[in-house]
Amino acid sequence: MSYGGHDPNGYGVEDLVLLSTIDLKSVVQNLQLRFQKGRIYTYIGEVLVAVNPYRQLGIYEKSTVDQYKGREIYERAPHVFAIADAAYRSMKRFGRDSCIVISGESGAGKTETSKIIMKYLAAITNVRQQGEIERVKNVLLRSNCILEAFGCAKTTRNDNSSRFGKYMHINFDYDGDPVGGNISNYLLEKSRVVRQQEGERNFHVFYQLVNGGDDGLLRQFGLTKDAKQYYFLNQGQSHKVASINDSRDFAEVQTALRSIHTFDKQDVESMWSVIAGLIHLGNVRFIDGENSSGAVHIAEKAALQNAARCLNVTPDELAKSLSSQVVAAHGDIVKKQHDVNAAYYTRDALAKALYERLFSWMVSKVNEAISVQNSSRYSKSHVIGVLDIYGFEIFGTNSFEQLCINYCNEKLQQLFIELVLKQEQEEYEREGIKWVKIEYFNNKVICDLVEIPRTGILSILDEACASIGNVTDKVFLGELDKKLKSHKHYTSRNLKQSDKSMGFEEFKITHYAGDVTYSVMGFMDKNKDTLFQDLKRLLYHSKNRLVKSLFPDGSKSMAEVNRRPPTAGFLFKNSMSELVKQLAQKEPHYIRCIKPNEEKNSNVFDLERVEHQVRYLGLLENVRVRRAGFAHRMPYDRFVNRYKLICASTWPNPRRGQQLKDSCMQILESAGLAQDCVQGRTKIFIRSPQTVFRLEELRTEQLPNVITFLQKMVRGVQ
Ligand code: AD9
Ligand code: MG
Repeated sequence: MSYGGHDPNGYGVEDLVLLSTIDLKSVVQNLQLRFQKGRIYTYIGEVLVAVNPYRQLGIYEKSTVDQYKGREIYERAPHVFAIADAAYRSMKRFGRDSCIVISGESGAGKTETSKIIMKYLAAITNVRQQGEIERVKNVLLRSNCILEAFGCAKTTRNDNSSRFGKYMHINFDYDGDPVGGNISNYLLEKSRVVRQQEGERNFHVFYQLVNGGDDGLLRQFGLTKDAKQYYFLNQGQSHKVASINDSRDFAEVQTALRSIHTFDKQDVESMWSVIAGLIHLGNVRFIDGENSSGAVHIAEKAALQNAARCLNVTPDELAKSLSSQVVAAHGDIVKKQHDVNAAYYTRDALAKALYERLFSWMVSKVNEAISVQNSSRYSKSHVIGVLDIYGFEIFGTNSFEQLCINYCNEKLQQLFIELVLKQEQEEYEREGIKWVKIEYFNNKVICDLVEIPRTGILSILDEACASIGNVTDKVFLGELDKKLKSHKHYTSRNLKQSDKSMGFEEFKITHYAGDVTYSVMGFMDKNKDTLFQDLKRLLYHSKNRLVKSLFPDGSKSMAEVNRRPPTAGFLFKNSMSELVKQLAQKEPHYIRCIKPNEEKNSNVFDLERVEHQVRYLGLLENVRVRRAGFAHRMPYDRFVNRYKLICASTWPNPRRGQQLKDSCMQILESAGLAQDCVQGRTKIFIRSPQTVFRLEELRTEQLPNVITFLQKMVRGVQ
């Protein structure tokens, strides 16, 4: 057994609970030592801490899978496989739905970890090689590269940064084989389609088409292989990324699309056509018209024509929709000509909406392919959920998207606190167990700052968006200042003139993971997220079946649409609360990813950066709570049922009238393990994991006797 406080190999302790001194320095040093020795995984009880190695370690092979399969966590060195196996076993053994929540900042390794988990679950299931299950597994694995192509992009922090949140659940049948699943996606950062900061790229899929599409395909779409020519692809001046091979990835996506039966040939062709259309759309430019009406002209006729061709609309209609808008005013329908700014705004709104809807369609197609077949055999199947969401991030300029992303991370941290820290302490109190209270920072106050009705930032934003009259982003900022001026985690330049780190259009939130300054410019627009009805109508009338299907709301005429759609902030807040509810119903397993340095370097362990992450992830509190507490607990009835077979006086049934608590102690005493356990009101609390491990061992030893016993019983009945 590898669990132990000593450190014979000089690899550091495998569980931070076993450190002789619990402080920030020892925790970080232990992680550093392990990182340097290629041991990137360390436990805090059953929470896994994973440091991104930034290199291939060769620790995910079949031989390693075999070592972890069916093993208790503490039987082997810390590994992500052990967590995946624990989730799997708990589902199979106790029929509990479980989830694996992976958190950490951008570039810390969440997406890689989630892929490793999926591969592990695929590797240990379907030993009987059933065709349908093999198909489901295949789609689950293959869908990854499609979703990454459409939902990931190079940012300054990560070459493959997830720009959407992903919660994937997998359904397992009674035999523990995957029979289907579902992917929920959260708030795609669609503004990236039209705007990228220095050193960043658009979503991978655009470069894949340009670099990987064969000549025939590119000719068909009027594209060249030169990404630099396209405004939507080269704003960040970094269309080539050393770690990415776009043309190889294109081929992989094509293969994946072909292997998922819900995408037919026409779907795939239409999809590439939309991507090409978006690339051309970015090159459509506008100039002021000569006449006094102020109407714009389109400068790049070729780009317009190509875009129209790829989207299967007429160039005239596209030009009209980009340069003017039909509005309802006092019951009349009037046409309003755009100026240059409004035309660019319209072009970008069209591109963003089209891409966002295309992305949702991709996800729904994948979901169709993995949906659980409607069979009673599967109707009560169990679920493992894997959450891989965008990490906490701070950029040069932070906008509405960063607020949503960081708020999402606050919610996950809150869930961690609720489930791991708070509930643990509350349970000890409830069960009457002696206990030293540990202080920790509860970030609920920051979640509230963003989400509570009326005085939360999203509510104030919604109110500003619903106001009539000239309410600008700066007016919105004024409202924030007015309502939040005494909030401890909020400030702005207007409230704190001396803080020159902020501009006058900015506000700052002290997040659990650090201070982030947000620019309010564009907040209202992004929150309203309106798309002119003309544009919807244009795309609804496209001859491309896919494009048409993405805009069913375009069938309505101008006169029919007057209801204000829900705002982006409102929808995001609701989806977060739904997600947290989902996760809270499952048995959680946590993986806390840590980024060792900013340079993506496999040899650098930046003590300060890691210390910061250890601090804000609350790992130290986690260690303290865990150390002061108990590794395992189990309600008495479940304990007795599971382990009664290892004690002669409780097998096959405890003495009549005996209290469950007493039977439980009888079992523990007979195994010589009672000194490691404390009796709570309804549960038995077990201090060290070795005790559980020993109980499991004894149980496994006894199983053959149980079978003989049952056989005898059956024979007796016959
Ligand atoms: V973000 O919030 O989506 O921007 P993630 O998902 O946390 O971020 P990601 O998994 O994409 O980070 O990891 C970043 C890079 O680190 C990967 O592209 C790999 O190059 C590298 N990485 C991460 N984990 C591992 C690993 N277990 N082994 C090898 C890894 N390399
Ligand atoms: Mg990611």
